[in-house]
Amino acid sequence: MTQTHYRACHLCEAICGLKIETRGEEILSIKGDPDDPLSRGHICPKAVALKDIHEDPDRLRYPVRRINNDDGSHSWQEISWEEALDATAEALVKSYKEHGVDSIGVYLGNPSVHNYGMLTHQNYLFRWLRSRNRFSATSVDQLPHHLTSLWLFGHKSLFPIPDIDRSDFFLMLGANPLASNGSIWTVPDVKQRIKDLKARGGKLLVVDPRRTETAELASEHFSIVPGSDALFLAALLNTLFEEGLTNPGRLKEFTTGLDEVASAVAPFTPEHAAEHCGIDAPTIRRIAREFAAADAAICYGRMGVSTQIFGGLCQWLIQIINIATGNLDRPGGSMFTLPAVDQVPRTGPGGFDRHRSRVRDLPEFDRELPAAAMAEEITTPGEGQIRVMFTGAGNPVLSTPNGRALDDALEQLEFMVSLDPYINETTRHADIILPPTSPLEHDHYDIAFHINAMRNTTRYNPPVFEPAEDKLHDWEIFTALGERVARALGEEPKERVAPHDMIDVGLQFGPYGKDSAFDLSLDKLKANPSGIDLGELQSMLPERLMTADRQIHCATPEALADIQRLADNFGEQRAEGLLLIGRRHVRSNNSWMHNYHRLVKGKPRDQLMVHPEDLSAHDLRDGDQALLQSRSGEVTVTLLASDEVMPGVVSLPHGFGHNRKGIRMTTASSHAGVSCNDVTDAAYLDELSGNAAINGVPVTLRAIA
Ligand SMILES: Nc1nc2c(c(=O)[nH]1)N[C@H]1C(S)=C(S)[C@@H](COP(=O)(O)OP(=O)(O)OC[C@H]3O[C@@H](n4cnc5c(=O)[nH]c(N)nc54)[C@H](O)[C@@H]3O)O[C@H]1N2
Ligand SMILES: Nc1nc2c(c(=O)[nH]1)N[C@H]1C(S)=C(S)[C@@H](COP(=O)(O)OP(=O)(O)OC[C@H]3O[C@@H](n4cnc5c(=O)[nH]c(N)nc54)[C@H](O)[C@@H]3O)O[C@H]1N2
Ligand code: SF4
Ligand SMILES: [Mo]
Repeated sequence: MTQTHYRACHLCEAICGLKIETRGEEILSIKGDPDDPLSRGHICPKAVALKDIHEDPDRLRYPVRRINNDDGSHSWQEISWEEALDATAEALVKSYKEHGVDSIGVYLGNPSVHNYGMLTHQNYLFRWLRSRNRFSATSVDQLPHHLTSLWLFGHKSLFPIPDIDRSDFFLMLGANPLASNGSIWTVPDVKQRIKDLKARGGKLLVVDPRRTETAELASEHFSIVPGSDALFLAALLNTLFEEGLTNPGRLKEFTTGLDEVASAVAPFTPEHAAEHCGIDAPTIRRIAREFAAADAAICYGRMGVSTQIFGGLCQWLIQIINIATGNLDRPGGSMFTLPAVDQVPRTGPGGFDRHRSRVRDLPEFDRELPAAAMAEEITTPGEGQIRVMFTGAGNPVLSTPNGRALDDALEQLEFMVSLDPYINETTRHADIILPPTSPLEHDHYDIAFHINAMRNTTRYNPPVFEPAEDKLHDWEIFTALGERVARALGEEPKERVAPHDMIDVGLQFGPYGKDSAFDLSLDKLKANPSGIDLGELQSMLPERLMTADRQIHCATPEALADIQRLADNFGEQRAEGLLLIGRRHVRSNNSWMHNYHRLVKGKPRDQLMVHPEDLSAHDLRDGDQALLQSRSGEVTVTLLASDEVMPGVVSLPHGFGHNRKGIRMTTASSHAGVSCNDVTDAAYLDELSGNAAINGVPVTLRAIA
């Protein structure tokens, strides 16, 4: 009998609604759910890969233990859950007791935010292991957004979200939503929404060193020298102040400090910016004027402006521009969401620089240290050295800067455990791998991405397949480990509550719960499997602010101090050489979606994109193999001539490099490519936030003799 299941796709931030047809254990089709009020039927090619993930023979079904062979190789032995969980808890507790809690390092990767049980239940384990050596993908990604939100709005998760459907002017920097489907901006079907914006007479301006798919669709594209955006943004702001174009409107009643910001950006003229960023001064002035003149304008920046040497300053300047022009909290500007399960009032606001990393003295954010510090914290002896590592839903060997150093470091650990369905570049170093159920075997409620969504909606879906009895969900693994660790420490384990019960409480006591006309509860969502529309974003300030006095204080001391670094950094002309940036493709997702034939087939996507002028300057040709080198490493790349990238810029996607010994991902290994992060540099950071600067890395290119 054919069955229809409804389900939100968890693979990226767009959280598209899906309609999945099954017969018995077989998945017959995966289509967009036209009744989802947010995604309206949209899907991308990755949705269908949910079937491939579920059926992948390489996906681990049972825990495995690594056996080291005499010849230096290793093999994997399937073991029982009992044995795997006991051995893991024992190793964690042993390290804790013998070397202190900081001897346990933790890294959690991106899918841990897309899988709600990992969010609700990680503290079943980590509450007992409060190590300072915690890391996550945040510090190779959106850390500057969190810091900006903490500083300006009082909570790390209060993100201003582009209200594209009601806007008429959109200035976008360092984002490529046509490939990424949007980030810190849940915006399914972004392509149509951009077309609609243009059809209304609105404009999209894209600032990016590469003429991306999004730039192609935009009204105008401006190539910018990687890493110079803060100068461009400061010059925009300078123009707004100089020409009297600022107008915070109703924000004025609860905003302070814009005068201090105006003085701080006074030296940053468009002429100064133009010298370094490649966009001329009249254009910068024109953009500022058009932005100020629009009825509703958005300034938004993502990966390209977060993961670069001025990531923190870029994100802060972007929000200052939105505030100074009155476009924050305005329909058609950048607005705050009100999710059905609202974490903002319930979770801590986050904090910054309350302690620092042991070796390099880098600041903590939200009790996490920069991922770029992980390798040195493992290899540098002394008190607080990491001896045992827990990784969950992460592949930092391919995804964090100077991954080769980490690759070597992980091999030196006394013990490592990975919560992951695959034996990949990172987990191959583990002693034990704990594989969770497949995504279709667990229920789903998106806790994280409704907070970033351009419309308030809510949806819960039960599992498509019931898992076999001897399988554990991620949250059950966290819970089972937590119970063992607690007992070994003589503590009382936390009572088990399933994630969906937490969601039920969150819904009932949330903003659309018992006390509202929506009367949301888990039962109500079960009865509406395509989700429930909660309406367009509303103006919510100052009430939504979480600052102590419910005011926005724009004169952030840390950011104002960093403006001096900006001035110092761009004092002289930049050294000659090439700058490396990344690239995303709609059929890929970070490092872990290359094992599915239907996503990797077709033209190769792992080449280094080089401008034809730079190719001839280096006496190289399209299709050649060449050596790409940086201060920290080198890889052999295949060259792709393209005028998409501006001269002086080369682009290589991350997440490849699947040719290492001992990994078990058959299809990925036959499309191995090289890892961009073998070339990126763990020492190249945004000094303000500690975020990795994986874009704008100085590199050289050489023919292979
Ligand atoms: N298909 C697909 N979708 C994904 C992912 C994926 O890997 N594949 N990953 C997901 C994740 S984890 C994230 S965080 C999001 C990211 O989502 P986005 O940020 O929208 O995606 P990116 O492609 O990283 O876009 C970054 C852009 O910045 C540009 N850039 C690089 N350096 C600079 C610079 O110095 N200045 C400026 N102005 N631009 C620069 C790059 O050319 C690129 O176009 O995508 C998510 N969605
Ligand atoms: N050079 C460069 N580096 C980058 C980026 C870039 O643009 N350029 N982008 C950065 C960004 S934005 C991000 S978010 C990071 C991503 O960095 P990571 O999060 O460390 O890496 P991923 O590739 O997402 O690895 C995901 C891992 O989770 C596992 N996994 C998948 N689903 C599940 C699940 O449901 N449960 C469990 N337990 N495991 C699961 C996969 O098998 C895989 O091992 O990479 C960053 N690194
Ligand atoms: S856009 Fe993202 S959420 Fe939507 S189907 Fe594709 S991968 Fe899934
Ligand atoms: Mo990310």
